Amino acid sequence: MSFGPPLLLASLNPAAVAAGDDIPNAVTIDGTTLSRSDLLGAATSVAERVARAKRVAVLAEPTMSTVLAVVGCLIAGVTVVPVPPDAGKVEREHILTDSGAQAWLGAAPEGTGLPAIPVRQHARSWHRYPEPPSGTTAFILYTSGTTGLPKGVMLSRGAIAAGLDALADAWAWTRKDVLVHGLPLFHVHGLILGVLGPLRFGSPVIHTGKPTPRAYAEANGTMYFGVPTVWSRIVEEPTYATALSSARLLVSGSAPLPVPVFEKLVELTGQAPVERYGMSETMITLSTRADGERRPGWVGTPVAGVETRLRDENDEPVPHDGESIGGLQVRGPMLFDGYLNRPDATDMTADGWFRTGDVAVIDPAGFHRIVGRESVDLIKSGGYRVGAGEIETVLLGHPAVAEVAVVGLPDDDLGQRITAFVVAREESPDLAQALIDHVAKQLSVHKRPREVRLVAELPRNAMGKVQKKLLG
Ligand code: MLC
Ligand code: AMP
Repeated sequence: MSFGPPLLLASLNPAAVAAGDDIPNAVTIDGTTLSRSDLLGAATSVAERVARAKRVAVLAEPTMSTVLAVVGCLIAGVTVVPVPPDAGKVEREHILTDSGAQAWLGAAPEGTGLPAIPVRQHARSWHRYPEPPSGTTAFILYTSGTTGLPKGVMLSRGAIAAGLDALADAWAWTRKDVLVHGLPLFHVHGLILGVLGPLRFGSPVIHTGKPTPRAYAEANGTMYFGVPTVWSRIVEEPTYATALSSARLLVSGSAPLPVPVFEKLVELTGQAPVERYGMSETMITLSTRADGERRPGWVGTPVAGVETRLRDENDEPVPHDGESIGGLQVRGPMLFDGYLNRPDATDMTADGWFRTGDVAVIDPAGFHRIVGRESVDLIKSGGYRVGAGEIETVLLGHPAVAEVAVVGLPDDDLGQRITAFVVAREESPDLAQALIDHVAKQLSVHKRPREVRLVAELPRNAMGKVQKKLLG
């Protein structure tokens, strides 16, 4: 049977659904399960309501309404701007203004100036939409840089399809899998890999709300996604960790997986996790393979269609000898189309490679180890990318703050702990908590410093620049 041109959400193929080939548990989230046919009917009804818009904002709570909003937009060819549900005023306004979103689709936060288009879970439509061109921007994902407010990463349908297919190849991901995760739905990991992957390949997905060890253990999946913080919490609970022994693949990514956590997972589950590396701008470019070596501390080889190289500070090639460290550059069909409104900020080389900002080592067999980031001003905390500059700007807007420097200090649970060193104009016993709450309210809860240290002065060099490497 021919289903026409390849569809981004291949498993939601209307012809297959009409032929009666259903998947009863296509998506489970927030206590609700929809079959493939119900999902298609409800999402097509969303598509009908939104089809005339160009770009809409979706408050990316982990709910079926979010899934239907995203799928409805993809059916209609409307660009989705996922907004973190814990975003505060400054961050949310920035995302809405910068993206030019015309409306909220589904839930809308209080006090918003934009109209809201409802998502009706029980509505159904069987209208058929043509597949939008593969160059259409599917998502604008906001992600932090070292300075300023987050930038909008434009990801096309074609990039997403290529990125997902490369993972299906690396992980032998098929409709026989049941994917389990509880990651946020406003980033590549939870939304694109974790929701669109299953809808492309027809593997049921169970979203656990939060990625807790217990929820993972009880979900009974074949494939699990987690950021390293999730895996380190799981190995702290051996009973739950052991329950994952029957899974086919435990996948870690978004931040470095500590070697002791890798080893503990092997001990408790009998299997080594698959590690993969990616970015909002590139999707996943490196991974260990379901059928290949899994080496603690290493993120594997380029996935299908990807090439990598290392460059030194003078842009000269660095050998792939397993020891020499260089700036990692990547190219491949899953790369983004630039930052919205910021063509100047896209860090591409003249010959078309993307500078990741990560430093890495490549061994002669093509295995990659991520050594760290070039800038101390990009922090990864709990798998979230957070810019020191955006937090510093918000803290400087607080009347009690004279000077501030934000760094990511090593943290066993979060990888890096966002820590603000503050020279205060006036000190009070509750100042530290007030500053943490200030960031949580203005930017987002997950960007709040976990620690504020009040200091008399910041270490500066002769030019007056703060020496962040001396803070800690
Ligand atoms: C605490 N809370 C506050 C607060 N202090 N709320 C407001 N103001 C304050 N001052 C409350 C919140 O309400 C919330 O409650 C809870 O604290 C959140 O706690 P947390 O400590 O911030 O988070 P935690 O639950 O510990 O989360 C850890 C985590 C999370 C691992 C679950 O960091 C996570 O989901 N990370 C995933 C990030 C991710 O997906 N990254 C992928 C990027 S894509 P409540 O009740 O609401 O919980 C990418 C590409 C690639 O990187 O390679 O994948
Ligand atoms: P984000 O834009 O949130 O996707 O963050 C991308 C960054 O996360 C990369 O530039 C890396 O610094 C980091 N990252 C993602 N996956 C890994 C990994 N497996 N190991 C180390 N760092 C990673």
